[in-house]
Amino acid sequence: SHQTSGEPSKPRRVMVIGGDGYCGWATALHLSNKGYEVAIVDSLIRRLFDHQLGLDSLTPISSIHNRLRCWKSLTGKTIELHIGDICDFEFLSETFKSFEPDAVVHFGEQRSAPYSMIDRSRAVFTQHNNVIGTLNVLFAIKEFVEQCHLVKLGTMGEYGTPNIDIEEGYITITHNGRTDTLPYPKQASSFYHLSKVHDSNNIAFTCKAWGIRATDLNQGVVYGVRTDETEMHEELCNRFDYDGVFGTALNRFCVQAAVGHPLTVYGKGGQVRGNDLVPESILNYVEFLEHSEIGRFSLTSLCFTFTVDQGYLDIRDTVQCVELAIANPARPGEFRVFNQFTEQFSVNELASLVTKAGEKLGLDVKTISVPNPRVEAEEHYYNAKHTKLIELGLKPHLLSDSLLDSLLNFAIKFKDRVDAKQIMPDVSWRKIGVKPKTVAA
Ligand code: NAD
Ligand code: USQ
Repeated sequence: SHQTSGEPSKPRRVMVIGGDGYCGWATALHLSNKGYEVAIVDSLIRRLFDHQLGLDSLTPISSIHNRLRCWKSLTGKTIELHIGDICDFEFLSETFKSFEPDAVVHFGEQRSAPYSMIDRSRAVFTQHNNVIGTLNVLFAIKEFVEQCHLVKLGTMGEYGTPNIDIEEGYITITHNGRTDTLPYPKQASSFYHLSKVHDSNNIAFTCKAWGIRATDLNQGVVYGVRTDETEMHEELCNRFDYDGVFGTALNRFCVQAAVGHPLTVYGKGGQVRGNDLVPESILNYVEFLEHSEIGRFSLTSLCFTFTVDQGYLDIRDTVQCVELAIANPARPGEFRVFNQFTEQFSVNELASLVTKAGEKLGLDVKTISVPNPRVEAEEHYYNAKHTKLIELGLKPHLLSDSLLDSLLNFAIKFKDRVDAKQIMPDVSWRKIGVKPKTVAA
């Protein structure tokens, strides 16, 4: 058995911070369905970002109140709701005192790398929101529910892309004849990813200093939208981001394929080779798209000389991994780190998978190389370990033709809701400045 010895009782009450978001909503329903008592804590700030930036989910999403009413009427199960900002310690204290969680799953952060790179104020907001929010959660656990297990969403991006294998949290190093097991070096590449590094350090320290029990789930990029529970009713439908700020790679590619927008592989410019029309720059290209009947022109096949490998997982595995972490808690004082992804892909591989799946559905899918708005290695060694969740019993949903097929069909179903202007990336890592920026402008 993987159950840690010395457990007082099976964890039953789970607080899901960020439970109105993409991963959090799916997880809250999943845990409720599995018989856990669930309370969602969320400030709803993610919905506000959409309003402020003029973005919207591909899927229509109900208000959190309607979502929970629907869940109750379908299943008879109640999910508690606490609306507030976890940076407000008084609010957070009240939720801890009234709910008394056995486990806290913490998804409640600003999670977009591009958002954190828009301007100074978004960079500061991201680090303040994430680092102070997590610190408050740590203090609340210490003060009110000492035995509570913190399951914190971290990110694979904390490690960066070192030229050696990535271990799960720790690496054993021999230096000048002495050996120690040390935290794996962190080389994050956005103010967002860095906020996760700062969180990890604070959590590790409080595990040592106060005996907090914590699991850092260094999650890869999530794709997909349906989970068993969100599928039960359209009012339970999850959000699906495809825009250049919040959309993640594979989800974006499926929407792009569905609306006939070329897949946006970020990389060095100059690889676009067309026969009819070769856009000079991406801006010309966007203008060109606006004035052309998409799909009529032909871009010949493009070749790319780089790969950007990363870890990916299906959202159905996000909920499964979190459930496994909760059911098998860390010991008091233990700072446990799991790498939470199931497969590694380069962006080019994802693009070619979507192209093939699209062709089967009769879509004419093209790919363009967009000058990389980020500062990241475009060709690198990547081999990250991810065995600990498998050892706990994770049965991965690997990326399959049928999943891609259903994701594409899903995108096609909602394609009239797509705002093509939101697709191209508009946030540059190099051009970040102190001046507040309106992304839509
Ligand atoms: P999301 O933006 O959809 O959801 C985050 C939720 O947290 C939102 O509902 C937001 O309103 C809430 N929130 C943010 N700050 C808050 C605060 N101060 N107080 C209360 N609520 C707050 O993001 P997501 O995609 O569901 O990601 C959830 C977590 O998983 C994040 O920590 C993210 O870093 C991590 N993660 C996500 C992915 C991915 O591909 N989506 C991959 C790896 C890790
Ligand atoms: N990319 C493209 N084209 C696109 C979008 C992305 O080539 O249209 C590339 C990016 O340059 C990057 C990779 O795809 O190399 C992944 O980008 P992404 O936007 O899908 O994911 P990322 O910014 O890394 O962030 C997402 C989540 C974040 C989470 C992270 C996990 O938004 O919350 O922490 O995935 S990880 O990447 O493992 O750190």
